Amino acid sequence: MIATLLRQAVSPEFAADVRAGLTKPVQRELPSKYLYDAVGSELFEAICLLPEYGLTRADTRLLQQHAAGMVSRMPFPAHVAELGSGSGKKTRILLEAIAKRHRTSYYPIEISPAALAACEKELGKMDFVSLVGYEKPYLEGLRAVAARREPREQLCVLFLGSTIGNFDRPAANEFLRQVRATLQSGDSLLLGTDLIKDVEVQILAYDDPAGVTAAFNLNLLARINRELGGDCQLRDFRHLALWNADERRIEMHLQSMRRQKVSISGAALQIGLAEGETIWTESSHKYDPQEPFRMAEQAGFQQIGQWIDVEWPFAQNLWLVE
Ligand code: AVJ
Repeated sequence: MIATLLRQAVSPEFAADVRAGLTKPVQRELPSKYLYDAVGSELFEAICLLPEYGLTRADTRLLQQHAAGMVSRMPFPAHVAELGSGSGKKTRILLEAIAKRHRTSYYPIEISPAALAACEKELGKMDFVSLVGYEKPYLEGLRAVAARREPREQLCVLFLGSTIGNFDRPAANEFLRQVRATLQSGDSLLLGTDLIKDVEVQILAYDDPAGVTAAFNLNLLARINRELGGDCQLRDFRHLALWNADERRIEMHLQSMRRQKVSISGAALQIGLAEGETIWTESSHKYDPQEPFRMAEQAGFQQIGQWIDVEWPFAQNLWLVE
């Protein structure tokens, strides 16, 4: 009964991505963007409050301490586009610093309707800031924003919270090149990158003892049950966070605790999982402080500033299109 009430219309892309990911040989996987339905977005907000997850606080602190300095180095950003705005709480700090100097248009680009609504509520009524949200994939949204500006108006792109870390390194480089291709001389990009730190600290940040991150990860199976008519038994899976030293990333997996069959009618899929087999759900790459400088250059930017938090190694990197 509850399942029927909660079931939604099947999204063909979600069904196709689940099917492709779960039938991969060697390592099954699910794209991390599907972690953020309404429940997942709220669980992520809770993760940000955990003492073990210092990332968001470091990101916020750097903006609080250095927003004025960052903004003074951006050539007059009349337009601000944000890739994955989330709730928009951190963005307020930057928008306030910009709005002190001049009017600005702010475009949050979000695939999560729940997060976009929260962001519009948080930032929709600021003085000197007009908000237009885009419920679109990042590059599509960015192209739409770039198309609306007048020829000489400058655009600043925000990519905060180390969301870039969800891409593996070659894909991140390719993505950043595509961002660059939508921009023009004088445009800027503020990129947040979580830095490599003690392995224990990193693992605890993704495997907190209260189990919030476990719930965030397991909710992906619950979402598959709700939206695609899956029959995943959440109690037969467990959350796993591990440090991949070769790739310099934390990986989240869902591990099957026994040999089991899963069927997902909305994806026309039936699979058998071995005991101990995992489904890889997310990567969070961690960076060396010098790495963003090289990434900027290969993507066609110049890094003109870097701010590193003293409590939790995390860097804000300011890139400019020369
Ligand atoms: C929002 C992608 C930056 O990778 O740290 C938090 C998501 N996953 N805990 C991250 C996340 C598990 C987060 N990002």
